[in-house]
Amino acid sequence: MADWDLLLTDARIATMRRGAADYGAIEAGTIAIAGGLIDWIGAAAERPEGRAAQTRSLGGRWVTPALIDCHTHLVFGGQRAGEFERRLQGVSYEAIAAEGGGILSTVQATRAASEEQLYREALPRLQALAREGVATVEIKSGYGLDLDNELKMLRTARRLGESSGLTVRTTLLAAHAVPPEFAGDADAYMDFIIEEILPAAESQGLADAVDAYCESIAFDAAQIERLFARAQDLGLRVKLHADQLSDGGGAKLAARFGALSADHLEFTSQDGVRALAESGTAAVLLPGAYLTLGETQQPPVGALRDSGVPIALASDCNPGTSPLGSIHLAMGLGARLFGMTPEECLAGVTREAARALGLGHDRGTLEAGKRADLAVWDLDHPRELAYWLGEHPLSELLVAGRAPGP
Ligand code: DI6
Ligand code: FE
Repeated sequence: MADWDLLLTDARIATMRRGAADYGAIEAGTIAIAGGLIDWIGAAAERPEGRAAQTRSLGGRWVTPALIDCHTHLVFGGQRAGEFERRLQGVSYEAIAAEGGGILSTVQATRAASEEQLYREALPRLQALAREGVATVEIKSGYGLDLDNELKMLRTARRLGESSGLTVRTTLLAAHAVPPEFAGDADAYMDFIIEEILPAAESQGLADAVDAYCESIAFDAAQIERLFARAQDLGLRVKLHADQLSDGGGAKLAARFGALSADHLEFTSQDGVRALAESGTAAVLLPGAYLTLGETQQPPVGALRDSGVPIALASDCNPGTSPLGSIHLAMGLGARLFGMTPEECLAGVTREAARALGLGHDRGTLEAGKRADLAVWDLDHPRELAYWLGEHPLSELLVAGRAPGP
């Protein structure tokens, strides 16, 4: 019997271990994989004795943790290029939302789409991420806004995970906007989420976490507190779209509930940053939405960094504010628009993204005991990942030690 299923030799490894300098790099490294996990990783010269069923040289290529896109809305019907044109002419996102467009126009298209159609339209988006080295993707609901359609979105996301062999984490975002049936009565819709949609999603095992949109055009802190309290009663972790368009105290609200992450954060105050640091909540920055909305207020990256808040980066892939299907471009934008270092950008789509999904214990860095989710690159150095725009020179993606598949 072999000790290992696969031995990868002659690798340059960016382990991305927390606290390690310089990408946690190991030159002339070896990775021994057994049962889908990393059994041993280190310099070739220090490898313990053992037999491998298969040994492969990576020819000196760089290996990083497989990438993680920890905030997407990649299941949706239709597209909103018409709205994009209007916004370029100066109409604001909030004004379009107030007219019943924006998120609600995607709700209409998503409700009209069959489950099969939603699946077929989302699959290429997921495959594009996999071609860039992504092995774990979070997908939110939030364009159904009624019981059947929210569950339909979550089932579609689950099916995408099963058929692709990637890990898909699903998040219930029924509190994304107030649907037409409850127009003008956000409290009544929140009651409906709490009494009907959330318990159904939980009992059917369709949601890994619960999210909400805390914003003047969506839900206020008091409404979201009721939702989060119920989610926690059901044993679900929470996350929050916080302080994207205004400072609504979202970061502090997320921190009060020990949220996995608070996302966007353009308008987060110093107090909000401090609260995140104290609760251990990750910040998820979304430069695709910042760019698309022509935002000028940057998230407080320096304060987050100085306070030790884990900073993740994600695509926020959605048809309204971030029609971005590339985690590589999100990294490139994180560096250019938010002043993150290339190393922070890579940590943001590996170690910190894992943390934002509550998966830090089993992925996001390359260490013994973690999943063998690896991306192998044709690059001279991992800093190039945030440098190239629109390039994704992936040589190979391994998911639990194997080529991904159902
Ligand atoms: N913030 C966003 O950027 C997306 N949702 C959210 O809460 C926008 C979604 C959309 O416009 O369709
Ligand atoms: Fe979002």
